[in-house]
Amino acid sequence: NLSTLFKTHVNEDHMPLCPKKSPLIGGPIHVKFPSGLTLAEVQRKNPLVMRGGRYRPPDCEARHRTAIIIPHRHREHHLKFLLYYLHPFLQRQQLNYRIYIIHQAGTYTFNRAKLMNVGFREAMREEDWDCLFFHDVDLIPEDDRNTYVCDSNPKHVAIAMDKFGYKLPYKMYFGGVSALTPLHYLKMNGFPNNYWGWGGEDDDIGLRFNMLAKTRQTWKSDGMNTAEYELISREYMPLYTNITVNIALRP
Ligand code: NGS
Repeated sequence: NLSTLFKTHVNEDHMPLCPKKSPLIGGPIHVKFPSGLTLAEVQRKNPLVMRGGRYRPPDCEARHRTAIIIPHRHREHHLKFLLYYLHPFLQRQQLNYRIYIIHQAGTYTFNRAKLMNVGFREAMREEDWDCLFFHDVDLIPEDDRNTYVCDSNPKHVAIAMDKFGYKLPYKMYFGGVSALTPLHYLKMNGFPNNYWGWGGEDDDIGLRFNMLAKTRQTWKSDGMNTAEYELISREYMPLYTNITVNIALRP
């Protein structure tokens, strides 16, 4: 029973529901990287974003509640540009959203998938999200007609990236950005914790949806059920919630 695990959402303000298709959608943009951009400038351009990188449409009740989970360490430059584009993008889509940065403390090898497990738990602890976007820090969405909402099936979102000529690099590619409901996530036991360093974890996640997973049983014993970490801090920054964790625990 999910409602005993997670908070349940109530519409307290009794605002009308937002339209099914947001009137603010603008279509493709041309991504540029303005020099000298600061987080203060991003903040100034997004006056309706609340502390912790939280937003709700001011005049209607959002139809979707999406948490953006971004694994992070030492990529401040990427993060700044992502926030610059992502906040206005999500607001044009009239979503109820929050941006979570999951920051790996220490110098031990980076572990993207385990940080996403942390992000899931810490985000769901806070609010009743109906969709989680697991998002690389160095990818910027170019077209707001691609709404950051979940579908009935797990969704691979980063299917057309400039560096791959706007094509999939290979058929089973599941990296970059993906969208899962809490139920999808629980069903697949989250993500693997044992991929330290670059590569492979997204392929493992992809296989969790596939028949092949039946022959590879590791997903049952390596996932959200075994993700151990030590929460170091939770900071409500102006443009995001910063969750710092130690995931490289000694046995
Ligand atoms: C595969 C990796 C994936 C990675 C993809 C694209 O080879 O994790 O390349 O990489 N799989 C393994 O290492 C088993 S990229 O071109 O974005 O650097 O996502």
